[in-house]
Amino acid sequence: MHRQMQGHLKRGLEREMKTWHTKEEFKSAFTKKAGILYDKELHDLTRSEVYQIIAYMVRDLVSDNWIRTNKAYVEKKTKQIYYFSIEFLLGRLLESNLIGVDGEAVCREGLRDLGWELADILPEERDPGLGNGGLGRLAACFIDSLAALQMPGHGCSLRYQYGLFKQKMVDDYQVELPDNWLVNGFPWEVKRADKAVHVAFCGNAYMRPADNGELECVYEGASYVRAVPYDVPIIGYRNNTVNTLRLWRAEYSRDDVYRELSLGDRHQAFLYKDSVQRISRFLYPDDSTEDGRRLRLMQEYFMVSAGVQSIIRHYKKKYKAPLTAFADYMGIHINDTHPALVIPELMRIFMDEEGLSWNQAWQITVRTVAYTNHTVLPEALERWSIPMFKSLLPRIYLILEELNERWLKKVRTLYPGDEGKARDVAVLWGGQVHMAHLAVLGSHSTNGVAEIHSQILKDSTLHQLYTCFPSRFGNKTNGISHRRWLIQANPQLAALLDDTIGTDWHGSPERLEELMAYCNDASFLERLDGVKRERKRILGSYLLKQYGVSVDVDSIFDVQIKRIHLYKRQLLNILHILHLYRRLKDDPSLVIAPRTYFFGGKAAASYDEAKQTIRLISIVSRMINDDRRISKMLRVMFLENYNVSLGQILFPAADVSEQISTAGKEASGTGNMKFMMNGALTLGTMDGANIEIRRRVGDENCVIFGLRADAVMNYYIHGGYSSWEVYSSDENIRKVMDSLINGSIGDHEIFGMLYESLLDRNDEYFVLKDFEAYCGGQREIVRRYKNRRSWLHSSAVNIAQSGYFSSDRTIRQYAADIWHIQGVKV
Ligand code: KOT
Repeated sequence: MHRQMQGHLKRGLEREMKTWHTKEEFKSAFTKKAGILYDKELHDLTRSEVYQIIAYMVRDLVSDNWIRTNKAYVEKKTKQIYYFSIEFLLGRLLESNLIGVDGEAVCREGLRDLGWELADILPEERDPGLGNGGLGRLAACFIDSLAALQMPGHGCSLRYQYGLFKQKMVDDYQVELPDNWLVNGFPWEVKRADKAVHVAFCGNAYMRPADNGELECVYEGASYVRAVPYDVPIIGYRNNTVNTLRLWRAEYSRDDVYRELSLGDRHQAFLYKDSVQRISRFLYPDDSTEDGRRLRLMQEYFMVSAGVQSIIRHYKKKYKAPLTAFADYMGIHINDTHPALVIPELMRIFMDEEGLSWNQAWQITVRTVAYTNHTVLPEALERWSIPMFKSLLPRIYLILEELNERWLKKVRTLYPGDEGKARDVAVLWGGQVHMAHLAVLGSHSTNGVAEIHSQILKDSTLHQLYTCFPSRFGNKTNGISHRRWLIQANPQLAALLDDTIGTDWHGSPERLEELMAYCNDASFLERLDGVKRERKRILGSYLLKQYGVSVDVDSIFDVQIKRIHLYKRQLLNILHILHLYRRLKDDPSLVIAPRTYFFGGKAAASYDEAKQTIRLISIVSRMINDDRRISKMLRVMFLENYNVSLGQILFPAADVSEQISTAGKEASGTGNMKFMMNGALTLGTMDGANIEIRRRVGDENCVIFGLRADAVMNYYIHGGYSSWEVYSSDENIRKVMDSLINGSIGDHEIFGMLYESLLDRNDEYFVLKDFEAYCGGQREIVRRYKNRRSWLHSSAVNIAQSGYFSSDRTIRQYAADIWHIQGVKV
């Protein structure tokens, strides 16, 4: 179709969504913007400048809609949701935003006329890594879906100056380098200095009788930190909605410093400035472990207090309704417990600043807040030492004390003499603040992120609180944005799907199920084969270009990409690889189906076993890849610095999705869904959302192995199992384990710490126990892969069934069951 005509059509059909209708329009806007921003001739622009220009052009396109969206919400007095999360792992925004404004094709063509390839420009954007892994990426998918569904929902988080560290491999060790992602500025943000608020820390708080005979709080001697919001537009999918991600930055104003100065000396002013800046400097690099640092608590309260203050201010100014109706118009969702202090913060403002009674304030607070739990690992459940908490947040602590007192009084009346009950539901106990208990008590909804996980919360992790509030507990199985993880990451597959079932699945991903009719269609399967091969080639050339390594695109691509953690069992994977290697060494006539194992992931800097696991993978990969004979059948790649951008290349290229956590430990997993949507088969345990994937595709289209969660639980109750017994009775395991300490790996490397954790410390995550079953699963994968036709069938079934795992479905469920909000046309 003629471009011009397409332009007119777009204008007519999509109710004037603002975009560039033709490449001429794009080029003229580009030239104008280039003049304003850089004042140089086009051919002198650097790629980075070209990136900035296009980003600002996109912002120009959406700026009216951003204002209009907010206006629509306020004018219609719609209920708005604020999704508080200490992490938002956004990934690059230019391409997804171009797709959102339906400007990608025109931009690509216009740029080409001007002498640039869009594909060369996109990598100029620094990947905003404001998150560790699953929890942060989920938040990013959720705000993407909220905007796509035209729902009034926004994000609230911190503007870290440094995101998650950059991982560099040096001599097989992970080295952490700072991620100074803001060096060239962040064109998507708008600083809103006029909306700054102040957050109070330290000082003294106590209660005294007020004139009306009740108690009132006196809070004196606090230190104040200025919180400045930076807003990022969250652009809906071709629909005019533009929501907001508000990122708070800690700053000091001259007034703040003078006030501090008058309290002490210059040195104190310096200390004040430094402690302010530290608040939003670094993202904590821990995933599922908590190291209880005071600075982290400051970060959490800083985000919470700034966010809550701005929401209440907005409500009073724009909604002009009484505070008692607050929860009818404003909802706050907390992504795990890191933002759980929204509960006492709402209480503080309602009572101290708005003059409500405890009971009034409590009722509104509970109706406003909802909570999602993301882990059952005991070491990851947040707890704070009371002395530290009290000195940092004295007023908030008084509120928790009163809350705890009122609550335990009730519990002790209902369960007299049952101190076990009191302990299991208390907010303050044993010298600690229990954040998960606070979150359940102070909210109207608690949910887990996959069916099995929500059940475990009710049965064990939060069992006693569940018996107190059974109707508050529910499940919302996670999902992922099919826009980023299919339409954007795998345009070849998206085009094939469009050709086969039309494009309706873009807006209604559950309609991917229409693909079921083609799962036995030879010509479709052939094209699917072609797409997968193309994606494997793309990954291959990326690796060649970046690292100078080549891979065999005819081999099975078996991929495990996620944070490195003992419970995720990268060790199980690499021990099996060592086992394969030993068999090939022992029997030179043995021939196996060629495969390439890919690993990617970061270890928390302080997590020794995880770092040793990386080292093991790296050394084993060199040993195997350097073996001329064996590397024809077996190759291992550890890919440095796994992040969202690398994921967008890896998921589309995978044949096998490794989801092998100890059953009962992985709350949901979301990588499993990204693989599935791109046609990989799951090799996994009955854990997290794997169970729901299996239910949808059936055992013929995935490979499930290993201990079930109830069996694992049983072993724990009875003090674990004996890994020594397994070691002594299974020759394969013995040989592989021995190779860790007898110097046969690499240049006689010794992996004593890992050996000990599996044998002397009794293998907490059942690696050896599941080893044989995993080997069986790997054999089953190979058996199925050999029948190309039936493998492709399985791959197609996975894609067809993946629509359920779109975060659009998840968000619709949150909206209907928890938030009670609907879409708003803009
Ligand atoms: C980290 C620290 C404290 C509490 C929870 C975490 C956490 C949990 N970080 N990431 N997660 C993951 O969240 C994902 C999204 O729900 C899940 O799919 C995954 O199983 C969690 O491990």
